[in-house]
Amino acid sequence: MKGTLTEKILKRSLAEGELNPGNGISIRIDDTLTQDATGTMAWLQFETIGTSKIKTRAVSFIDHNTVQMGFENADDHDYLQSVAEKYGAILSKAGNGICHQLFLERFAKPGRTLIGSDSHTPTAGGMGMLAIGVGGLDVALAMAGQPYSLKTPEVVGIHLSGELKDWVSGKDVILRVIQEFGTKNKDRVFEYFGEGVKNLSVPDRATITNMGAELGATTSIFPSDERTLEFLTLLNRKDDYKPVSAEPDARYDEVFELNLSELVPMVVMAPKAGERGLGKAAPLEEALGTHVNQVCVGACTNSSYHDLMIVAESLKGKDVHKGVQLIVTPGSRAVKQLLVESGGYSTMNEAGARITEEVCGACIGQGYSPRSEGVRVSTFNRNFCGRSGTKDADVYLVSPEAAAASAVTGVISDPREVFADMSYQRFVPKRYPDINSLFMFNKGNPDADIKRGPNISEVPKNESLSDSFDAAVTIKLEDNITTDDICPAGQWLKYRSNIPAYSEAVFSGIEPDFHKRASELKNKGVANIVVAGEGYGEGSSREHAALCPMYLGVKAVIAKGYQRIHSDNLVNFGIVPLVFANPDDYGGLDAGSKLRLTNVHEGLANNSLVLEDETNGKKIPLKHELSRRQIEMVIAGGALNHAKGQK
Ligand code: MIC
Ligand code: SF4
Repeated sequence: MKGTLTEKILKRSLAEGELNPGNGISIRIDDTLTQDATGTMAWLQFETIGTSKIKTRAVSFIDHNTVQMGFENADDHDYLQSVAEKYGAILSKAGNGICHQLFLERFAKPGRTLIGSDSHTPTAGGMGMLAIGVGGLDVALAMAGQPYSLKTPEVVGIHLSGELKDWVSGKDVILRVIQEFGTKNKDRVFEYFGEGVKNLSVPDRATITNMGAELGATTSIFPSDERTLEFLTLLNRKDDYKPVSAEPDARYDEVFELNLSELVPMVVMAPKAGERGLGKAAPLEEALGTHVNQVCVGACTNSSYHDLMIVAESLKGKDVHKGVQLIVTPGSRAVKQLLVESGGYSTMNEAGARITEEVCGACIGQGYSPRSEGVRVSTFNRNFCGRSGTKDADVYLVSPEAAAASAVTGVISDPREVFADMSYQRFVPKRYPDINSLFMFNKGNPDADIKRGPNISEVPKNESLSDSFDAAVTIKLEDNITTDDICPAGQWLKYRSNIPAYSEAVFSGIEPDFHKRASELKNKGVANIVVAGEGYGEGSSREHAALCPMYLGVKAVIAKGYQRIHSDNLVNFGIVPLVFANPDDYGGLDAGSKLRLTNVHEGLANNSLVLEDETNGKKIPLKHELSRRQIEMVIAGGALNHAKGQK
């Protein structure tokens, strides 16, 4: 990683440890981001830590839970507003925009470090920030002044050359990278460099780093350059510019050559029935002709001015196909305002688009679910089974250009063919309007009252981990289980600050009775164990996927492998993420098996545990990938207990 931009920022921020791939380090954090669906819990945890002053520049966004069916969302909004006022966080109120788009427009600065309680926090990597998605508790601890701990990543260099052809855009770049590298890139950073970088706009770069989350990487990053300066100038933030880049002789752990001129439109295919995780990335060609019922343009991946203007321009003089609902979501109020000023808003309106408020919305199953057995084509970043709110719908992910083509024809279409007689433009606004009405730039007020409506429950506490315990396999799962599978969002999302209520949702899409069985075992003093395949915990940063199982008495997960954020979240809440020493043992461990774990503390310290399967007398060797600090944390029953113990 020597000489890479990643190394330079890590070096500048290093608080502890040595920069060798795989080594545990901790870094100082400049900025923190929270959003309401994870932030309410993060702020409750910040209060529990008991620090009176925030030590980072903290921005708290309200963008996920905005449907307000019942009092719950509004209770959370009020809580977040009052807590921001008291402790001096910047608050972005509901309806202001999607956190990552807004952060990019208003707060991102090259060379700084950011952690955010949302997996798509790396969006700010498009501006040269080292921006990492983490669980809410990690953000709470950083706001209280603790450095953030991580494994030193390997740095994969994506060497860009050439220039994108018309109707091909940033989304196609990241889908090509995902096609190449897959979704299991734990403890790797994807760093873009080379002469092709200057041919990508900052919003295109942000689309690429945003969806780097789907690579399972620690983060993705671009250098900053004249294009960054141009973008910041349009935003009236020229002074925030700073050139940052890798050294010319930087050493990457692996290099992938990507010639932008050769890139074609791409797609993420809908996962096949029963498949978990992200679908397969492939050239769009493979999906052409598939009938479409719904097209969604927006989400933090693709809701910039260009993304929506290219849709508007493509719809000029045309109607949305009669079999299709077109849902369009601007990323921010500034983008909406620009659409209004440029006439793009009216064009889309006349063509039949349903233009929504600037929130996460359809991306996280907050309305606009497709019909049963329907097909959605979206510019979003995830197409996990059931995430749209319709379990048997097929969801494809594409660029805004391909989405527009499909909205017009009613089948998945190649924009280069549908719009062959149109000239293609990359839209850049003349300036971004400075809309401040929904921001609160709080200075902090110790006398401010914190508002806690009935939807706000307490942060559940965990006990320390016993050295020996009886356990049972409560559920056995396959590969690529997502955090949406563990703790669904959609209709459950409003319970993010109410753990007892939200716990009923755990694995409900797979085994609706899970929470009952787990609670029964917990009450009998038997620890619940989850068994899973590869890539456990893909997707969202939601720590609820650890916190709710902890509440239901899950003490350990035994998997073939984990995704980074989720495995850290398990540790943060005192659940031990164990791995099979011999992956074949996965086959022999069934749901219902009665187990016993002994000498757990010593086994963790020596990285060698033995699970006794009392059902058949087998002994199963287990390992872990935890640092010494993480071992202390799980034994203490989680990060909060551990932090208290250190005081
Ligand atoms: C998502 O895209 O899944 C979310 C909703 O933004 C999550 C955060 C959450 O679950 O609240 C994420 O990506 O981290
Ligand atoms: Fe919101 Fe979707 Fe982006 Fe998550 S991926 S932050 S739900 S827009």
